[in-house]
Amino acid sequence: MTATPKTLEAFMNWTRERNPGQEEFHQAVEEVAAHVLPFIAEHREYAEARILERLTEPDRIISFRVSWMADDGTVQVNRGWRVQLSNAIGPYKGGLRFTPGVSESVLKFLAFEQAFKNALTGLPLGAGKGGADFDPRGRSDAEIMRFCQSFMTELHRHIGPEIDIPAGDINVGPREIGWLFGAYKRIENRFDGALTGKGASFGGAPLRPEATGYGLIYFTACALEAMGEGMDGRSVLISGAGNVATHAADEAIRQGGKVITLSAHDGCLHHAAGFSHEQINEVRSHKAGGGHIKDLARPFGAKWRADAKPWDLPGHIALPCATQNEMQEADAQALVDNGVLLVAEGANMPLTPDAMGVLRRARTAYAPGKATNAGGVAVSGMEMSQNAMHGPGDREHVCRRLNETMVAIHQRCLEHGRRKDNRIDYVKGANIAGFRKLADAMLAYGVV
Ligand code: 2IT
Repeated sequence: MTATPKTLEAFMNWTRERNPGQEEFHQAVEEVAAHVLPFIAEHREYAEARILERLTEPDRIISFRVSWMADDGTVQVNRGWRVQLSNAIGPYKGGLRFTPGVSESVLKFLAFEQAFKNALTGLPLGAGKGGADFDPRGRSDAEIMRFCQSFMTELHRHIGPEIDIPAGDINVGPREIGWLFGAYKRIENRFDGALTGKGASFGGAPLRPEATGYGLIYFTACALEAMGEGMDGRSVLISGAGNVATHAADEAIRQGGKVITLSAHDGCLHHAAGFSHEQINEVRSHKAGGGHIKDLARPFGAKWRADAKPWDLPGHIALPCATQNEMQEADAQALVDNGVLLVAEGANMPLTPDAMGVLRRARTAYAPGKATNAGGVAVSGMEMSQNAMHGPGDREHVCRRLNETMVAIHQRCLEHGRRKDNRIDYVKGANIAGFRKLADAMLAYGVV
């Protein structure tokens, strides 16, 4: 091959051959390539420099053993990774997740998505992702702390404020970032901004925990406005009950929405009257204490729907905030049948390609995670600036910039995503805007 092929089939054959068995990665690449290939075909310089092929080959992947001792004295062995995908527009940046489902394929898909997301924020942030196949469920605090410390005994040599700046993701919250940063600081004997999502007392940016969920709702407000709609009085279906889901719920309620669901992997909490801020706070503290959200059905006057998802319930706005591929074809069909106005992603790649197809055919407004959930990494970028300046954080400043960032991302989606019938193709808009920024930097560097 001498230049990027024009057809999706040829490009995906090449990708699949090079990355056998990595289905999540194929899925993320295919979604981007479908929009970017026609754009590349109109710009020979991108095709000849083979920018898209270079973006699908990470700069490097670090894989390492994490040994640690459980409370019962048994020795445990896990695998950790850091995928450093691209530092074309800034140091590698992206979260760490600890779940048994983590694999090289999952982390490559997440790092690839992160490249486009970070480009869309307008900040100088490259792309990375990492984590481990470690399941913290049922583990004591002491075990999770020892795991974090062992994980960092390897990771520390690969990160730094100008190199690679990890943050949290699934099962890696402020508590784990504290343990990871404590280990980093001790091993390196330096205090710097090598991690974001830190606690407020040691360099964390104000609003970082809330940023992804709040940002999702700021973007949702822009998308609704573009349709001549608004959040006020609308029913909102949210999946998940973690950091993104609960903060999205809070902001949706603040904007007048009625949030009627949250969910876990084994069912859905349905609160027809709508959750209050106090109840969302209780969800957070109940989970932090190791509890399950189903225990809250009775005290809230809500219903626990075992093994169900939120998507078959009538709602105007659907916000999948749990994990990849959580919304499938039948789920999307149920939403469409119930007249959903907008689907906006809080999680990374929560819709399967078939679910996206249902929304496309029904002409339902749909906004992808790389645009809608970028508020988290954007505030991480602000934390990096705050740390580099050795200054304190300013809550009002961060809050205003988060809102401005989400409005700007929505605008960037419009530049390449407006259709002839005036509806907006957010997936196309986000993919092309992100690609252009990365591609122009890569062209400037020559062949490296
Ligand atoms: O998916 C994501 O954007 C994140 N987990 C946040 C990454 C970050 O570096 O704040």
